[in-house]
Amino acid sequence: MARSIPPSLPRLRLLGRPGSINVRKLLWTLAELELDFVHEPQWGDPPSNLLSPEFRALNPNGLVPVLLDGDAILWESNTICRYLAARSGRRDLLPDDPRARAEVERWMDWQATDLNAAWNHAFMALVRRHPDFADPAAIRRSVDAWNARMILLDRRLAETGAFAAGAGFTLADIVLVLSVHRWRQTPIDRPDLPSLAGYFERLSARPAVAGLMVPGLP
Ligand SMILES: N[C@@H](CCC(=O)N[C@@H](CS)C(=O)NCC(=O)O)C(=O)O
Repeated sequence: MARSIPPSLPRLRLLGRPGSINVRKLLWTLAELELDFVHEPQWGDPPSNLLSPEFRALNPNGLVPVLLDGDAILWESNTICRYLAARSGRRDLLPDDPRARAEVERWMDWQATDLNAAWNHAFMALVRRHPDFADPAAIRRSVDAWNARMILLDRRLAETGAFAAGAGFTLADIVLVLSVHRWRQTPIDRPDLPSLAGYFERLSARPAVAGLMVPGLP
């Protein structure tokens, strides 16, 4: 449920189609923070509007999401998650303590680098059906790498018995659970990973993620 924010704060604008996993990270974060915002879902749908000078002036990469906060222009989804949590003073989602914070940021960076790199080829081939990603050997390597990363995350969750960064829900879980949803929605052979499955079921029940992890929206 969107709540009003104090009138002294400028209204947030989120640009990006909700089919984008990176846009959904922000929709989830904004809902956890109960922040009022305007969503402009037309950006990236069609993709050609990301090439427009108007959009490129906001993000020279031509990618969504973009967040506008007054005269601040932000891009890079995980950075924006951190910005929003810090802006709301939510130290439970992003701790101040350097060691606890590094634990959260480690998993966020891992998602954006190692994990994304592992799934990219398989996802582009098997879900997006992109002709540039049709090599069966490369798809197999990508699936194996993706599953290996999910096994690693499953072991981590077995260790903590709760969340990625430890005992409490943090920003790391937002970016990871959406990635787990993508893994579950992609037509590949997957190992049985009980800790990961339990984690996914628990976090899918959070009200803030309602409608963001549905079949057909990997
Ligand atoms: N590292 C960037 C990646 C952003 C990104 O790759 N966005 C994709 C959607 S998930 C995009 O805009 N693709 C072009 C398009 O949708 O047309 C981030 O995390 O924000």
